[in-house]
Amino acid sequence: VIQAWYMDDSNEDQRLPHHKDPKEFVSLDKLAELGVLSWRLDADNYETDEELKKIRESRGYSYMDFCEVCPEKLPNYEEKIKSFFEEHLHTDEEIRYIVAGSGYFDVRDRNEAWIRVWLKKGGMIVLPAGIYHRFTLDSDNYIKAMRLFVGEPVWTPYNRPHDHLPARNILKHLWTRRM
Ligand code: KMT
Ligand code: NI
Repeated sequence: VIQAWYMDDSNEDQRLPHHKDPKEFVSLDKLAELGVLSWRLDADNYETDEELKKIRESRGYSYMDFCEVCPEKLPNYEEKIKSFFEEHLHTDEEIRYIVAGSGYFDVRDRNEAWIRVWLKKGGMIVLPAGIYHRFTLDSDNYIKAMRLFVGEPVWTPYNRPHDHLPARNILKHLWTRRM
């Protein structure tokens, strides 16, 4: 449901896995040290799931909607696909829970290397405020994700470079203290 690995540096199709040779996987514990949290949940029962409820309550995720990425459901599909894959950060957490399909959330580690996080149905991820990241569909070309947020959502992406934002400095400070 959730797997992560370091990416190669080829410019081939973004929807391919882009493993290094040999493959270099990253554990969920390592991701957590970057502030990238993840859970495996029961996506068939998200409406009644107590575990999801607990996460939402403990982290204050009051807002919820769904984002379905396919040409029929997403207005300006091609444009959005491009902007999702531009390296950017947010001043708040990016929280996604995959209820159908799959996709890649790429995050930059402390040394600027790309880690590709593959999420499938049942995978939930929190990207910390200030982390540089991007998103792409995989070769199955479909994802439906629950989007969560603390209070009124702000989806603004700040494309790289945006290193002067407080969110960026706070994250870097947390990294020096090991999260
Ligand atoms: C984002 O912010 O990159 C997205 O919402 C991508 C679609 S959610 C799987
Ligand atoms: Ni984002």
